[in-house]
Amino acid sequence: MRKLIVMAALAVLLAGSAASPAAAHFDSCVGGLKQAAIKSGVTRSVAAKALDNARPEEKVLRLSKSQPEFKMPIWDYFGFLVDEDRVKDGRAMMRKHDKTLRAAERRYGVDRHVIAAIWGVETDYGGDTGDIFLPHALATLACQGERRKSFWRGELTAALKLVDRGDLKLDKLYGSWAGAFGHTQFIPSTYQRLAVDFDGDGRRDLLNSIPDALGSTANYLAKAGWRKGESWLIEVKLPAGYKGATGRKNRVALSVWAKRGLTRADGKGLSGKAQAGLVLPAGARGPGFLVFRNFDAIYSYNQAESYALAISHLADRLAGYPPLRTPWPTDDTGLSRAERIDLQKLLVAQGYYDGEVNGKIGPITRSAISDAEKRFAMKPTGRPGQKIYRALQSAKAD
Ligand SMILES: [Ca+2]
Repeated sequence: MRKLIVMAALAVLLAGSAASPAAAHFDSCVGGLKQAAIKSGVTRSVAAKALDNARPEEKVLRLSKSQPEFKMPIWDYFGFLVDEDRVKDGRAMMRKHDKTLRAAERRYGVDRHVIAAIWGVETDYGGDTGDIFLPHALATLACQGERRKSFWRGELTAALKLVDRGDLKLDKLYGSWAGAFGHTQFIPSTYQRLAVDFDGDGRRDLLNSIPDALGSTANYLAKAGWRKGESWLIEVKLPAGYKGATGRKNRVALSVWAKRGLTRADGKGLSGKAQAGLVLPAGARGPGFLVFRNFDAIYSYNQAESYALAISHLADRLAGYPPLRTPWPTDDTGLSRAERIDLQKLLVAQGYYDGEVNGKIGPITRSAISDAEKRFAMKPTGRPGQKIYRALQSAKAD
């Protein structure tokens, strides 16, 4: 018996030590990353401090397997990205940083509401810049990710070079799982190319300097082809039964869209030569948008149409325009961040969930939602929508 216990303990030790094949593979891969970084010019001591003792980050591997933009219904995505809190907070932050935003708008020709909207969506105006040590996150993706390992290797070297040239301090280099960091979530190679020292202190610090972050974001959009003074999006109304052209790259003049029977969402006419494409993220029964060349500049920030639509609409809201006029074609729209937190509280109170109450809907919350849906004789989807939210609210009231 004693021998068995010793052997079991030994097995646990081995599994947890560098002697296990997976750990040995990771260590040798990280060793290779370190040598490659040094070879491409990173100081030996920086590479060592960044990578010695690196361990695979489980959270990074888990999150790298799901890309929310591509799976979520668009109304869920809008529900929490363009909620009333983000509009209210954004307007307050725009007042607070008015001088910086206007200076960035002047220098780069990019509308300040769009700069602020990116800041708001990426990190909630600097409130949530990520808490994963970047060199370890990037090493995990480079050594154990499923895709694009050489891309992550390059990002790791780029990150360390930013430390080397004095832009950033290694011990402050925290970001999100996919290597984006700072107020507006640049990845290291983009940072290297496009970050600017907008506050003039000699360093490009997008983690600690709001002017550097906002100036750099404006510079990014300018380099992505932003055209000064032009629009990015207008919400439109389609004629009944519209079956014509769509697609953001299918651009024709607004006057042509007018001939096809489209109007602005408020019913006013469209006119002029400005070129726009029609995007219908939820089909012809949902909100429609004409999007301009500047929309493509926003799109390039995250390569997803839903993302660019959310940024564009938030920018409009920050500029004082109303919410979408056309409702989403669903009877079960998404939740705001405040409602997501409230939903988790209700799930806790009614015994479905005992995880963190932070508004982030991960697999544990989803499974709790599914359990609650079953209890209310709803189809189990795990989706945080208004229906299950209301069902839980009325159960509480009983
Ligand atoms: Ca600076």
